[in-house]
Amino acid sequence: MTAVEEKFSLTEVLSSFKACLEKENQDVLMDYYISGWKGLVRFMNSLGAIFSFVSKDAVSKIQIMEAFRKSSSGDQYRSLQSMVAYELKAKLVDLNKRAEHSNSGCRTILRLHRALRWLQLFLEKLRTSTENSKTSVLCTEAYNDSLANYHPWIIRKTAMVSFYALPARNTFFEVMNVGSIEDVVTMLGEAMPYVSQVYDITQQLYAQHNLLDLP
Ligand code: 1PZ
Repeated sequence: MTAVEEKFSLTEVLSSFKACLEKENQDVLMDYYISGWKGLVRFMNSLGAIFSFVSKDAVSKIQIMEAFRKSSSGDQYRSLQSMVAYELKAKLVDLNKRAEHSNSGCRTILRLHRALRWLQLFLEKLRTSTENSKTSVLCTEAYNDSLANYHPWIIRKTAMVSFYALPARNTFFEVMNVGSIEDVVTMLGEAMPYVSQVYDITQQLYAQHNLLDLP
């Protein structure tokens, strides 16, 4: 194991979502949002190659957002709030059908935002699970209550099959690299409210601007 890999723990990943929230006005800061997602992808990759079809999609969405951030209009993408205001004002969002702005920041973040709901449900189930709980069942339930509603049949099918390859509960807790099971439960109890806050603020922002169904 290299030094970098050794340092990796889910605690750090989730702390990005805490860092996301700007103190004064509750803006969701893009750079931390992106770095949270990068950490989640790393974590997912450590679970095995079977999830590469998921991480490839997440990575491509992260790259779209990084490119916006590095572009000449990068400052407009400082927060999710500034992105929404800028893209809507400049008419950079395809509202009904994907056309010339097929990869807007707004529609790209919406996909990650929906996936964050899955993460929230799944980690909450894991936190409150018992020794006999099956990660594949917890994951399937979380998926059916969130992302599945937006995925076509073929992706749902592929996702469901891949869930059977999830490591058992104990191994899952170990891969998080946080400490004992009790430590993981404590850490999740502390960190998840921040993830929920980021989720809720984003949800409200998108609802307010009628962006929750972007194609
Ligand atoms: C821990 C085990 C990982 C389980 C992951 C559970 C989520 C399964 C999601 C399957 C998504 C598969 C691939 C691509 C889907 C895309 O079509 C959609 C819509 O994007 P569009 O086609 O409109 O551009 N993409 C998404 O819904 C975003 C999916 C991101 C998933 C990230 C999961 C994060 C995992 C963190 C692990 C701790």
